[in-house]
Amino acid sequence: MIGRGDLSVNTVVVGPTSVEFISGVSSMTNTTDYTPPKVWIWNKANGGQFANINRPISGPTHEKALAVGRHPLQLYSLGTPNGVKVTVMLEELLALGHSGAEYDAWLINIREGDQFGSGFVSVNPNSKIPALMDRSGPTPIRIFESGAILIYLAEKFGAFLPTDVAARAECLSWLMWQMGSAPYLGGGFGHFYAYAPFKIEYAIDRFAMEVKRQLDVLDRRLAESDYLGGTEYTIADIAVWPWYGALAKGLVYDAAEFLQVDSYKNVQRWTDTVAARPAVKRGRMVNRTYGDPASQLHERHDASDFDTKTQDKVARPK
Ligand SMILES: N[C@@H](CCC(=O)N[C@@H](CS)C(=O)NCC(=O)O)C(=O)O
Repeated sequence: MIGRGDLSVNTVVVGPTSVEFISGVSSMTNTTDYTPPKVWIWNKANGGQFANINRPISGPTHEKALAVGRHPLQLYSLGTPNGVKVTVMLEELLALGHSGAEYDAWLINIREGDQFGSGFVSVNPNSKIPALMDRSGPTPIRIFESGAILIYLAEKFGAFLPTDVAARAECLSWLMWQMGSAPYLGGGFGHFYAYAPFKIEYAIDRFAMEVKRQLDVLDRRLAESDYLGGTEYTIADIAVWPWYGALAKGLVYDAAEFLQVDSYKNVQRWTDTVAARPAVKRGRMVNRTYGDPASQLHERHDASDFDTKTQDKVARPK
């Protein structure tokens, strides 16, 4: 058993026998007899959740045009943390009175491979939600990567991104922190703790340590200011909350006890403050396909949809 905090991140544990060779720290029993071949080969049946949508190549797998609604902004997304960032931002802009932020939110079912349709790939060549088309001008503009979408919308509407140079730098720093950090939480910790076909102590230890370090980074920042960027609520909070707020409330990966998330008191306080905003409550419902049917608005084409089109109200086909 390796003491947590001792293991060098550069240590590679492979080979057929138990491992004693770990940069100067205690040894652990190897959990795999896998030796990488000279050339990696795509094994489609590698198991684990999402194995059916993972591919080592990009580009479309099939022809499928995207639907286009009546609003200036067309969002193609799903209610995952990355998707929620954008729907919260759009609802916040609408709450401020920016009618130009009216949007149609279309559902992209990533488990069914919708992200590999030709229309979606033309909006995001990286085949991941969220993707946005701004059709308000003479030439449609595509924006992909949730951080880029938040900056685009903040600049377009002059909101949630401070204009003061120092405050703007702080806001963008935390936004980029989120974009760089969340893959360790989702693709690293979440994958190995919750989704991998078997538990690997080395991987779970490595990523649990990193996620706890990230929570501590946030907790210390939120001990010194109300919001991540400073005194104002900004796109930095909008980006971080769907990931680390959800983690802090035990809503992702069922890891609240394992990571002792209650101990991050400032993260808890900030999470509750952000969650209480009406626009956040609406934004997290859009494109959501799990949980209480009353919290799921699969597609959003009008503000009234929140009252009339949630899954508990949509008539089920007989
Ligand atoms: N860095 C991207 C990450 C987007 C992302 O990973 N999206 C996931 C859902 S949260 C996705 O679409 N996965 C589909 C796939 O990997 O095929 C962003 O922030 O927009």
